[in-house]
This record gives sequence, C-alpha cells and structure tokens, in this order.
Amino acid sequence: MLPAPRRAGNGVAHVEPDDGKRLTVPSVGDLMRTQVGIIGAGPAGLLLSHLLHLQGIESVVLETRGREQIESTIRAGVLEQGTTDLLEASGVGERMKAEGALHHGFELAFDGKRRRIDLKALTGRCITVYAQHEVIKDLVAARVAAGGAILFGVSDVSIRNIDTSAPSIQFVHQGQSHTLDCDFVIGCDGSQGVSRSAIPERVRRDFERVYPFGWFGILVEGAPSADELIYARHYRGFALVSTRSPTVQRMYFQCDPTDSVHNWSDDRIWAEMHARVDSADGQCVVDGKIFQKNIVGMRSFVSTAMQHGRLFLAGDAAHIVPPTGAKGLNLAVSDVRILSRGLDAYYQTGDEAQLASYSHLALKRIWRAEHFSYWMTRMMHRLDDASPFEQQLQIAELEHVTTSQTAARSMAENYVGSVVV
Ligand code: RFL
Ligand code: PHB
Repeated sequence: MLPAPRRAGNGVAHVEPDDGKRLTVPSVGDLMRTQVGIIGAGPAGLLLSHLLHLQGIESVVLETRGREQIESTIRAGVLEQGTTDLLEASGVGERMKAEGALHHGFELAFDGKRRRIDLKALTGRCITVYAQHEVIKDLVAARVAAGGAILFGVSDVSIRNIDTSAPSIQFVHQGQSHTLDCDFVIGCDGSQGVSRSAIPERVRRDFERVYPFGWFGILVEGAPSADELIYARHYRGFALVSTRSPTVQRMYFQCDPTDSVHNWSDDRIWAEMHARVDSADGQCVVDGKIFQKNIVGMRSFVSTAMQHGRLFLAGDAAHIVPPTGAKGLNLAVSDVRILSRGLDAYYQTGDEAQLASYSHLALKRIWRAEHFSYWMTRMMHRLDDASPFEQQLQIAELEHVTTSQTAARSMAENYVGSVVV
C-alpha cells in the first residue's frame, strides 16, 4: 500500500498566474501538478472532474477543442433516471430539471401501427430528454464557478509513465509545451482520442462490430410530432422521432453511412420520414424548417481492460454503442460514478483495491448495454442481408415486446437503465 495520499490543498503548491485570474493548476513554468489528470471535456471528463471536486480531490481537464465548440456539438438527447438523479444530487441538475422533458414512455411504430412502451408503469422509472450539449454547459459552468481547471485548445497530448505511481501528461497549450504530473490519468477523450492506444496492445483486447448503415440526423424548427419518442421499423429503413424543446425537434433515419447530406433535399427528407413513420390511422410526422443535417456511422465497440497501471479509460474512449438504445452518455456517467468512488477510497485510505475493480465492475453494465443496443439495432433496422423470413422475425419480435408484459418489462428495464449488475 502507498503512503496515505493527500487531499487537495494539502501542501500542493499553487502558483497564481500573471493575469490575476484564479487558476487552480499548480504550475511552475511549464510544469504542472495535480492529483487526477483528465483528458477530454466531454460528459465523462467534466462530470468526473466535478464529482472529484465535491470529494475534495483536485483535477485538471485537458481538451483539444474550444469551449464554444464543446458547448454546441449536437449529440445525445436521452438521459436515464440514474443519470439525472446523479446530476441533480451533485448540484448540476437545476436547468435540466426546469428545461428537460420527462418522458414516461416511448412508441414503437411497425407494420403500419404504433404501440406504446409504458416505462413508468413497467419499471417505476422515466427518462429525461435534455440535450448533451446542455449537460456540457451545466458542467462547464459548475467547474468554472468552483475555480476548476479546464484547459481548452490543447494539442499534441501524450501520456507517460502509466506503469509507475507518477504518471504524467505532456501537451501543448497556447504554443507552449507542458507536463502535467499527476497521481492518475483518466482517458475521457472519446473514440478518437489518444488514451486507449497508451494501453499496450499486448494487454488490451478490443471487440468490434461495424454496421453497414448510418443515421441521417436533422434538427428541425417546428412543433413536436408526438408527446413521446417514436422508434419506427419500416422496410425502407429505421427512423426515430425525438425532440429537444417545444420548438426544436430532433429526427433521424437510417441511411448509407457513405452518403452525403448534399444528396438530400428537405423535400426528399420529409418524404422519407413520412414513408417510414406515418401510421395507417393518420398519425403523421410534423414537418418543419430543417436547420442542421449530419450523418453518423454505427458501431459497437468495447476495449478491455479499462485500466492499465495508473491510466483508466471512461466513456466512449473505452466503448461505443449504436445510438438506438440511447446508452452512450449514460454509460459514460456510470463509468465515472464508479471511478470517482474508487478515487475517493484511494484518497481517503491509500487503498487501491476499489480502483482495481473498476474495469470489472464497469464492464458488467457496459456489456449489458452493448447487448441491448445491438438487439434494438437488429430489430429496428433494415438489414440488407436479411431474407424475407428474417424480416418477418423482426416484426414477430416487435409484436412480442409490445404484447407480452414480461418482454415489454425487460425492454423497458434496459431502456431506463434499471437493470442492476
Ligand atoms: P465525448 O463526448 O466524445 O468527449 C470526448 C472529448 O475528448 C476530446 N478529445 C481530446 N481531448 C484532449 N486530448 C485529446 N487527444 C482528445 N481527443 C478527443 C473531444 O474533443 C471531446 O470533447 O466522450 P464521452 O465524454 O465519453 O461521452 C460519450 C457521449 O458523448 C456519447 O456516448 C453519446 O453522445 C452517445 N449518444 C447517446 N448517448 C445517450 O446516452 N443517449 C442518447 O440519446 C444518445 N444519442 C449518441 C446519441 C451519439 C450519437 N452520435 C453522434 C454517434 C445520438 C447520436 C447521433
Ligand atoms: C436523440 O434525441 O438524439 C436520441 C434519442 C433517442 C436515441 C438516440 C438519440 O435512441
């Protein structure tokens, strides 16, 4: 066991920067020191930094992009109740509570009809629709208000000495090279980051499935099409009707991942959405003014183990799910919840046992979510290699989950994230 570690403020030198602004990165020239070095200011990195701060543990967050960029990138929309409970309990849920929309269920559209999955009745839990970039804004605001250190616009990030108890992160900020010495490095830098590759290939095992389709996403100025989300399975392909606010809607439809948004006029998009979602009883998608279009590929990916020495991976840096199950951000949150507890135990007692079990514990929930996301994706999407027989099986499965209480409850439990592992 290591000597009892120090809590933030216990003798760690702080140097005030020349510009008079409060900077909590203890720095001497190009050398900085903190307890936990966090790479990436996505939901994982920012929430971890916030939770650690509440536990009296110092951290520095390094982010390649600018604050405006991270606060405006459109991604997730569905937050599990476990996620919203944690955001609220940690003091960053006020705006989410006021502006987010609580959904008690969602609809499945297939075979010309719509059937509802009543999440509240089946599980006692709900989801909240609140945009990921709003969560990011809330977390950045909380870190800034607490004098937390987030360095935006860094480049050339590399990790050193993770096999020792004194790892460090090298990076360039405002044209100057820096070294951040820390006790732990946490890689929260998403699927394209540098952290995962710092774990040697000989001790790493990656699992991957790439899907031959993508999602075409649109943001729409207009009224909601329904009170709840609609997941639609159609022989032309999957479609999803989601929302952001009473005046801004989010929709997606399955597409070729190599297609270009320039091939899709607004009229063509609406024709496709209507064909896939409108039901025989006259329930229709409501058109609006499209103000953003993008295409994303779909992938399932897990990298194990999520720890090597003093480097830990969290969120998309370690695992990706296709967005059909709305799990990615929620998994990132559950990873950092586990990590923050392990780090707390370490800084309280010097015992690393809880940290050592992080990967094992987190992976249980991750594999459950991987399976659910894969299952939802296979059931809802047009699979080009599927025979007419297999297409009928998709419909049979949808009939089953919308008519059997047991099957509906299983789906609902997975969706709201209440399956405890
Ligand atoms: P992020 O959000 O990718 O953040 C990583 C951050 O690291 C920075 N970075 C670096 N920083 C320093 N040095 C480097 N070398 C760096 N390299 C990268 C990046 O700039 C970035 O700021 O990862 P994190 O924090 O793990 O969060 C994961 C979530 O963003 C992701 O899982 C979700 O968006 C997934 N997702 C959804 N999740 C849900 O729980 N519910 C949803 O409804 C939901 N909908 C979605 C989604 C993802 C989607 N796309 C785009 C695939 C809908 C879509 C369309
Ligand atoms: C979204 O609103 O962006 C969203 C909703 C549900 C999903 C994925 C994305 O499954």
